[in-house]
Amino acid sequence: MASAAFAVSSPAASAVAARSKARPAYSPPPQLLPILPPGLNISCVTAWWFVDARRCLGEEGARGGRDAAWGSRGRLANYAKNFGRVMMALAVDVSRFEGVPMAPPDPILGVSEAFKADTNDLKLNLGVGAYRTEELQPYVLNVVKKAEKLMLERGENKEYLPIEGLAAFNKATAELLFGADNPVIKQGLVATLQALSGTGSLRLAAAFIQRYFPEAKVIISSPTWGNHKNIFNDARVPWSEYRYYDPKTVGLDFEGMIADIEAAPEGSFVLLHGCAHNPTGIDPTPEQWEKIADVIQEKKHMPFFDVAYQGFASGSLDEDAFSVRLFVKRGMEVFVAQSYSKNLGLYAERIGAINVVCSAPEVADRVKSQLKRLARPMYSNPPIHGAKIVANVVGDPTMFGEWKQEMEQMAGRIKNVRQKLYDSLSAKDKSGKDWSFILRQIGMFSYTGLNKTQSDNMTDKWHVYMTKDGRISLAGLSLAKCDYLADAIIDSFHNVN
Ligand code: PLA
Repeated sequence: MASAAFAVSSPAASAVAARSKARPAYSPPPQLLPILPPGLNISCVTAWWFVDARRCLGEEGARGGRDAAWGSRGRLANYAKNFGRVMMALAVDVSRFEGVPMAPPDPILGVSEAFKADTNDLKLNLGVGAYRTEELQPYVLNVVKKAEKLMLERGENKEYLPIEGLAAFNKATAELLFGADNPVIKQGLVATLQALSGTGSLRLAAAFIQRYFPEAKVIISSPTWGNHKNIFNDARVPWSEYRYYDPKTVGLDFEGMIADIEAAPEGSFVLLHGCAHNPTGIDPTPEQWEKIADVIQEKKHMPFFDVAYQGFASGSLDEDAFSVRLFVKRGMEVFVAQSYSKNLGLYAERIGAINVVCSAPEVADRVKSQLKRLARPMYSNPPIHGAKIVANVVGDPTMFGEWKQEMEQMAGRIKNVRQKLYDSLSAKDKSGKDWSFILRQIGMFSYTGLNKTQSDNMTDKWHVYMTKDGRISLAGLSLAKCDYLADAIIDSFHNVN
């Protein structure tokens, strides 16, 4: 009941007391307040309060104080003020939220919070997938700064966007994903909605599945990005996993994946990572993608791509869109969630899109209308700033070229640290362990194979912050830190079980 005690000693309370010096305000005996049990019924407190106040006023009356007489206006006003304050404090303290437990920290974003709290100079944040420079500083792309300068010069307004987002963005984003010449765009088969980055796009699609395919389930890779399960859970969409990662080969369990997709109930949604699978960094080969598409088509499943790293995996926007375009080329209906957090470094702008490729323009119109209907009560309409940046960069041939160059540089820096980490591990580890799987993985991450206890050792002993599934973000690593990281990995791998 600390806040009830606060109510009688707060600055507001002292101000009231100062104002009524001649007539000291009534205060409840503070020693009683801390002993009131939590969850105490408010009416009990009220009853106690009246009895206590009456006793107090009665005593003062007996001493002959004029103001203290029962019924005196000033005395009652003071009493009412105090009563209100304490009731407010009690309303906060005897909480309606007793049944709300503390949530655990987020397995990915919580790592950054723990990193911030660490004061050791050696600390390294390899948790969240956020690109850093060689100096381990956040990076704003030059082309983004250029686009923002232009926007400022043009003096653009802050009016609401339509529910579906900025038209120029929606056009640019679909063209980037499918290719500007793709017949699905020319024929108006794509329903595109600007949404709140990759996460918001996935969430909107999940709400759509829940509403229009209530019988369907989503199958997701094991393992997958940690938030996928949260998204489908919160949208009340049932999901199960298909095999993906094989710890024995530290590669793709292709047979397992195909068998599980085949075994899923007909018409399931198959969630696929368009490129740079998170967390494993292992992607199917083009031939394997063909086979995956075969099974999905045979079983009348719905492919649902999460494309969070287009251009960031290989350095080429087209190469990284290969898988999505392959499915679209087969004439399949497809869901694709897109994000500009990584490839344009627009993490905090929350800019992305949900695209649904449909079999006819009229179908696309209906799907889009329902996506808008879902978005309106969720967040009404999306933010404008990131959408304008993307539209300006993609829509201007010079800036578009500059973006591709910067993206190649970012992807190149990650490849360099990947190579250097492998070199350091191979040179330092005398056990003969083969670390070449690191070179076979692509994208921002390396899936090290370290278990939870070993990952804990990385953090507790070496101040290397990473997710507990053994994933490290190479985008947060510098060449200068590779030797240190290799020492930490070797120690954790060989000396901790
Ligand atoms: N899909 C995948 C596969 C992702 O890895 C991420 C981000 C997203 C979608 C969503 O990103 P967005 O909402 O910012 O567009 N994954 C990060 C960050 C980079 C995170 O967990 O939110 C990660 O560290 O895994």
